[in-house]
Amino acid sequence: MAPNVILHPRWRIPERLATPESAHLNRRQFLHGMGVAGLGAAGLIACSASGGQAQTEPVSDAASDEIDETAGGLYPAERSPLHTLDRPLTEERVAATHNNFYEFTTDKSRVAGLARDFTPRPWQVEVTGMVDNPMTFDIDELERAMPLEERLYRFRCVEAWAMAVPWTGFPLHRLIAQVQPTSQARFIRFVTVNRPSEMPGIRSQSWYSWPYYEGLSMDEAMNELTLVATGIYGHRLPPQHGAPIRIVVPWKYGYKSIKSIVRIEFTDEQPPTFWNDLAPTEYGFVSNVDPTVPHPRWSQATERLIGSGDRVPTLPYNGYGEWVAQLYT
Ligand SMILES: Nc1nc2c(c(=O)[nH]1)N[C@H]1C(S)=C(S)[C@@H](COP(=O)(O)O)O[C@H]1N2
Ligand SMILES: [Mo]
Repeated sequence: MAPNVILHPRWRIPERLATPESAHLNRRQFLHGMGVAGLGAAGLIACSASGGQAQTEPVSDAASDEIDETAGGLYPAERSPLHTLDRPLTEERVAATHNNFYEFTTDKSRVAGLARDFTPRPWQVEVTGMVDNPMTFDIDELERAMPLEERLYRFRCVEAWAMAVPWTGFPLHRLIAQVQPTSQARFIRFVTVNRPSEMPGIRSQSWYSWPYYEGLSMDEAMNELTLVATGIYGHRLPPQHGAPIRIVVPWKYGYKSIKSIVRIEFTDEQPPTFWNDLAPTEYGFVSNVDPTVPHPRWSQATERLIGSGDRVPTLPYNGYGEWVAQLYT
């Protein structure tokens, strides 16, 4: 029996967002190659009775997704043994009430409250640009199709605070493999949703160039550590952490880890980024965590752990040099 991912029916997706059939075909081949184990809970896999045709019945409706905290058994995902910490995990309550998400407010303690009614579903992510297989993913479909795992990562904001949290997600290279970048693609650009009706910070701070945008080189994007996160603390991402889908780049300053993304674009030129455009002398494109390079207004030699308030030395590449230092030599 060949496993087939159950796709959301076309009528849920505006026609212009529907994935081309060629992409579905390619996607089935790719997923088939991953085998049943990579596809997660058995209940989400349809056994084909018709010689490998895709099944398109819905397995659940939006309402039941909302009630089901585990999203049909996807969360909590198995914890990866490869990603261990040198410090205690930040308490969930602390991480969930200390957020940078300027689309809501610049006040870290108020993001969670202002983001509470943000609607992360339905949601599509368009993957486009210099790729052979441009695709649009429905978030529920992507979450079920990818091999979700939990990773404990240190996370370091450029403002010199840090946390350590359990993300749930999959390596970005998994998604990149599906769209097949052309040989010209050298960078990836990410764009956050632009939804002023639900994001009061967009309405009140018109001087920022919304929507938020970020970028990585192709090598950085392909690195095993670069995570597409759909969850945190064993459940789906809440709005303040970037629901329903964000990037996490643990060896770079936090602003590179762009939230609530709707578009991923492959290009041959280094893309502009939100903070670099605003203050190029303070925030570079690469922005690797580096204790020896101070911000113009403060030292980066140490960091404050949110929750405990402990001050600890900042590590080069945020402690991930073994994984990524070779990218920069
Ligand atoms: N779209 C968007 N993404 C964003 C930000 C933002 O303001 N908007 N802030 C960044 C910064 S500066 C940090 S430190 C992290 C904070 O992530 P957290 O709130 O989940 O801890 O998100 C990053 N991603
Ligand atoms: Mo940050």
